[in-house]
Amino acid sequence: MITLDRITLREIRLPLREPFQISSGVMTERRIALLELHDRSGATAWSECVADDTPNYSPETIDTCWTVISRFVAPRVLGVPFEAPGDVHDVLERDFRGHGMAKAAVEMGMWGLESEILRMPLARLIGGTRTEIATGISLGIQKSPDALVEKAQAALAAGYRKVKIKIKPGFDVAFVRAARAALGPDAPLMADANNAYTLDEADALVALDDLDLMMIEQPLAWDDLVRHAELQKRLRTPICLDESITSLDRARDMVTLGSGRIVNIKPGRVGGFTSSLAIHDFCESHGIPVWCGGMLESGIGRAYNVALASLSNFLKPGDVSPSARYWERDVVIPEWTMSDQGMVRVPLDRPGIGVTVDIERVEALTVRRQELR
Ligand code: OSB
Ligand code: MG
Repeated sequence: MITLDRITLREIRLPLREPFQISSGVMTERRIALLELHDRSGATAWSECVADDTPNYSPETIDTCWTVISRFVAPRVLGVPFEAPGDVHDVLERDFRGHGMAKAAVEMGMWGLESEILRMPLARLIGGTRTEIATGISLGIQKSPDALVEKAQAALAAGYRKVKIKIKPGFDVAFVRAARAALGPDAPLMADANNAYTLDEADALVALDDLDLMMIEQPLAWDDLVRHAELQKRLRTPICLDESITSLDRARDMVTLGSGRIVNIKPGRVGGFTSSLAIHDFCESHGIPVWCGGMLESGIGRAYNVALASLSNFLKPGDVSPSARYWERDVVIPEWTMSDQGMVRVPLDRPGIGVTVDIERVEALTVRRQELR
């Protein structure tokens, strides 16, 4: 039984080691909302909201999430006894449209809290079976094909098992072709367009089809399924959907329409773990491989992604790079690391989310704070 009596909401600012450019914008510093959930029993757990400063990935931002969590999400869970964290999702969906990132921050925290209360590793609590997670790197848009080749080579040398290349019109075929030529026919490469194309501009995507990519992620609009289905008919390369999959129903629609053949699950995008588990199970039963995406999370959000990616149908390497890829110093101890085989270990040797929050560092980075009771 979980009964929250308080949520501490904070915003931290965490500078990225290098700017990260996707088709719709550049990130240089993350503004991250962190939550600390306090159970009546005295147990606590941290969670993270994946929304960023601007609405260029989804309609949500850290500021909308702050408002929505404090005004609408927290009041639905504070003081309410929950038999299990799996019961939270429905409570947050009833007559409450959208705002999946705001909901996920609290919903996932409830799973974290349950794992603390039961003194069980989070991955175990959700039925994860892997002891380590194959890791990919997501490379932002680079200045030139040569610059991309250099980064991609370094990533494979470091052990990464997948290299994801961000693309947009004008920064696509020549870049991916250069990477393919330099890294060889067997290198595990994929591209992610973050909605940068329309069907009218599909020529570049059709040209990518000859480059043997593992998948092309979300080429068309962020909320589209119908046009992706048309595009998938023209491509041999599997389409992977990210932005468009906001719930189990959208995953079902993807399969019904043939909009894609792979799903990137980001728990923070789909409303949390209950929804992620449902999408995972649905995809598994329909032969759709999934993998865990990332939103440049701090070590706290990363803990949830690692736990989720330990489930059986996470069949492709996830965007779960080690802390040092993103930050000079993370907010957790120990930091997340990757072996030279490109694997991140699932922390099965300790209860809860598997890392300790570096409170002093969080305090030093905090720019606003609110207690919700
Ligand atoms: O589309 O997967 C994406 C980061 C911010 C917004 C969208 C995306 C990404 C990434 C980063 O690709 C992956 C990571 O966290 O390493
Ligand atoms: Mg993506």
